[in-house]
Amino acid sequence: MGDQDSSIAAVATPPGCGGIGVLRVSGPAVPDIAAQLLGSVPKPRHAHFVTFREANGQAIDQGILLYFPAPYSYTGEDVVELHGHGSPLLMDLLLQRVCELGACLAQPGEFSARAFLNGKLDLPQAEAVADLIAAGSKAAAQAALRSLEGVFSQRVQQIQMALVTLRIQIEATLDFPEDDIDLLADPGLIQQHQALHESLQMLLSEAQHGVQLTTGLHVVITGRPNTGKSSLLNVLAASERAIVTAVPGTTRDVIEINLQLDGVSLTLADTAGLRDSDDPVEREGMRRTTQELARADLLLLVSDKAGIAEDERALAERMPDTECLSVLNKIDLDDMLPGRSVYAKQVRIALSVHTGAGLNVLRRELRQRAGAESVGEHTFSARTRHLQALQRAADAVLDAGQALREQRAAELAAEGLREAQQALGEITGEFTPDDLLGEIFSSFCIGK
Ligand SMILES: Nc1nc2c(ncn2[C@@H]2O[C@H](COP(=O)(O)OP(=O)(O)OP(=O)(O)O)[C@@H](O)[C@H]2O)c(=O)[nH]1
Ligand SMILES: [Mg+2]
Repeated sequence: MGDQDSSIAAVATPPGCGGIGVLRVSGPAVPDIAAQLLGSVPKPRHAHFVTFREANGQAIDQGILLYFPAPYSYTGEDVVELHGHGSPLLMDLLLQRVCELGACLAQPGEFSARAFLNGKLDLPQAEAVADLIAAGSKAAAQAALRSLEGVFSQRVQQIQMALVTLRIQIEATLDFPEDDIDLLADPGLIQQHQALHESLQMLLSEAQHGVQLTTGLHVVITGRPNTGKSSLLNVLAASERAIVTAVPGTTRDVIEINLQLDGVSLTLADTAGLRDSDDPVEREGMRRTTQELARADLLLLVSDKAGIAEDERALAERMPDTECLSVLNKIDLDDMLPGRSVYAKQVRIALSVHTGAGLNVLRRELRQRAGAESVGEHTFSARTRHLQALQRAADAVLDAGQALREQRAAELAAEGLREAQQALGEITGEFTPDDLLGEIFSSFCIGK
C-alpha cells in the first residue's frame, strides 16, 4: 500500500493533448516543492499564476499552482496541483521537475488509497471515485455519485448497528446462563433478527442493481446460422458493424458494441451461429461463441419460425441458469404480427430486422432488463466484492436465526452475527486485509 512518508506525484489528466493538463502532488514534501516552484510560500486554496521552471531557471510552462494544506485535501495530506498546458511533453518535464524536488511517481490508485488511509473516504466511496470516472452511462454516473456521497456506506453502517445491538443482547445471555432459555425465547429478539435479515436482503438486491448499472448488462446474441443475429446487432448499433450475407456461417469472430438505451449502458456481442460443421474456421468461431456465452448476463436467442421452440429447448438445457430472451426474426416472410408474448415462462419477441417491425418492443425489453426503469433517486453503485460480502453476511445472519429459534444456542447465534459483522466490515474497509486493499486500489488508474 506504499509508504505514506513519501510524497507522490502523477499527471491526473488523461494522456494526450488538451487545453490544460493537471499534475497532482501529495505528501509531506509538498509545502517545500510548492514554495520552490512559486519562489515564495503559497497561499492555501489560492490560484497562483506561475512560470514553472527547471533547476537552472529555464522556463518549462506557465500555469496555475493550487495549494491545499492538510487535512483539507483529497488525500488528507498536503497537496499541490499544477495546472499547465495539456501537452504530454510539458507534463512529463513538469513531473520530472517535481520528482527532482523530492516527489516520487505515484502507483495506480495511490492518491485514493491515501485518502482512504487518512479517513477521508471509506472503501465504497474510494471505489465510487473509480466508478464515477469510468461510468459509461448517465444512470451509472449518478449511482456512483450517490455512493461517493456515502449512501451505500450509510446503509451498510445502519445494518452494522442493528447487528451490534442484537449481538450485545444475545451475548448478554452467555453471561447469565440460567436466564438463557427465557431471554432467547423473547419474541422481540426474534423480530429484531427478522428485521435485520430483511434489511440485508433488501440491501443485497439494491446492490445487485448497482453492480448491473456499474458494469452494464452484457448481452450475447446467439442462435443458429443465418437467423439474422448480425443483422440485429447492426440495426441496434445503427451501423454496419458485422458482415451480413445469405451464406450460413458468415460470422466467426465475436463482435462487441456498446449501446446506450435511455441512460443505461449495455454491451451487445454478436457470435458465430451454432451448428455441426467440419470447417476448422467455423469451429473456432463456435468455440469463441461458447466462451462468450459464459460471460453473458442475458442471452438473446435469435431464431426463425421453423426452429424457435427447438432452439429454446436446446438453450435452456445448455444454459439453465442464464436469463434468456427469445427473438423470432424474419416475421415479414410469414406476414406475422410483431410483439411480445410468453411461452412456457420464456419471453419471446417477434420482429423483423428488415422492416423494423417489433424492434422498439425489443429495445424496451432490453432497457428494462438493463435496469433503466428501476433507477431511482436512491440507486447507488456497487461492485461484485460488495455483493459477495453482503451474501456472506446474509447467510451468517440466517444461520444465527436458526441457532436462535431452533436450537436456542446463544453461542452459535452470537458467532453467526460476529461473522456477519466481519463481512460487512470488509465492505467499508474496517476489516479488509492489506492484500485485498492493494488489489482494489491497483485497479485504479495512475493519478487517481
Ligand atoms: N426476410 C428477412 N431476412 C432477414 C431478416 N434479417 C436478416 N435477414 C437475412 O438473413 C440472412 C442472414 O443474416 P445474418 O444477419 O448474416 O445472419 P446471422 O445469424 O448473423 O448468420 P451467421 O453469421 O451465419 O450465423 C441475410 O441474408 C439477411 O439479409 C429479416 O428480418 N427478414
Ligand atoms: Mg452473423
